[in-house]
Amino acid sequence: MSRIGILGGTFNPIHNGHLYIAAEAYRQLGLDEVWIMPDGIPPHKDQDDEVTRYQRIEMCETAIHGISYMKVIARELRTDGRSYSYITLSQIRKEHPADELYFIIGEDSLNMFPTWVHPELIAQAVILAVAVRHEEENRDIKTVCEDLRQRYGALTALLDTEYMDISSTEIRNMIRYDLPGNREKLSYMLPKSVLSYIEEHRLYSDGGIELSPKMDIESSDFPKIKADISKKLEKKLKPSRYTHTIGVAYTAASLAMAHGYPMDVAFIAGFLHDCAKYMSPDELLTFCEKKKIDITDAERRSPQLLHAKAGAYLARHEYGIEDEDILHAITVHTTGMPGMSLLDEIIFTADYIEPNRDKAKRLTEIRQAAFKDFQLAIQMILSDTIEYLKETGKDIDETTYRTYEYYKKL
Ligand code: DGI
Ligand code: FE
Ligand code: FE
Repeated sequence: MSRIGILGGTFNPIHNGHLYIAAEAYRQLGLDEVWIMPDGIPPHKDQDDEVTRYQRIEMCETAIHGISYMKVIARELRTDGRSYSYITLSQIRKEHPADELYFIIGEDSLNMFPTWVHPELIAQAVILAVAVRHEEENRDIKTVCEDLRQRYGALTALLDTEYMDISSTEIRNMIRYDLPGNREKLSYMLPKSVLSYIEEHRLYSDGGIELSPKMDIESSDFPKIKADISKKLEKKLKPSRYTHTIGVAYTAASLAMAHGYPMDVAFIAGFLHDCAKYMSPDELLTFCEKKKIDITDAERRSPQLLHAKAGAYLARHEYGIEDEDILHAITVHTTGMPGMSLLDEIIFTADYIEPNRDKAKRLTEIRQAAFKDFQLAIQMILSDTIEYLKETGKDIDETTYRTYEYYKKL
């Protein structure tokens, strides 16, 4: 039997704070190994296209070089790049039935634990090792642990740690805005080898895309964006369609709350998902041809499917949406696609279950499932949609089938 600590993260880049926590867990818990486990880009994180996953892994490798008990485990990735802790941790648990597994997390993560996908499965798989800053009076933390034990059967172990004021975001910004003195500060924040790697590969610096923090609940832009969209959209859509889009927006926001995605991003995607729905099938065909949007055979046979692609086009060009996640979710909202992102799934589902919908059968069950077993809800939607299309003799897009096959297997 060995005792294994697992430290997950985006590690963009890995820094001394990470290594410190890993080392403290090793020492305080008497671990045999600590695994550094870089994830895919989780859907709720900013996509930073400058740095590949491969580079993040390489930085982890170089950072732990020479530390005998640490290793980099680069497994948390599905074909779509998405990572869910519960899937990975359950798999590791199966592969290591006799070992003691500790999942190393910060205090903030502990508080967010109930919002993770399937906290109860995570709790079954691992013991949560919580890094607690020791200078703070931590009366609350014990209560939180006890609460998680009762709700999910979660076992916790506390790590007494110094507060390390290092963040990957700050490191990236310091490199981007190369101010005097930054390099020295960076040399305290990062292992030497990682700093050299970053400089050698010119990561985070030149020609970089501005880091645009995703809109969050506090964002002052949100009310304005919402107001701008509604002014235009209400003029374009007929009233019942407009009502539907508002329903989808709020339902998407709720699903985002349930499944841990920025709710205002979900709201905007939901609000705009049908923004091309005012066009007739013929208009959609003409529009897409004119805008050089490629049209599949299935879309030629059922041009109303094109409202999804045309919608993404309008969202970008008429509504000024640049967020690729939102545009993608609009693009795939009708047929879905295998391996959808979390936002894709939220919009796809919200479209089907929003409160104004009343025709589909099993709506009550699907609505409940959407907040309890999200993948199951998606399966049910796809299966019922296919059945409905068969009954009404409509042409079924191959993507719809493939999506169904994909989600059936999960
Ligand atoms: O735009 P909405 O009506 O809000 O919802 P939607 O974008 O999901 O479109 C729903 C319609 O699209 C519904 O009647 C089912 C249909 N649909 C979904 N997948 C396919 C499809 N229609 C065809 N012809 N083929 C498909 O694969
Ligand atoms: Fe639609
Ligand atoms: Fe819709």
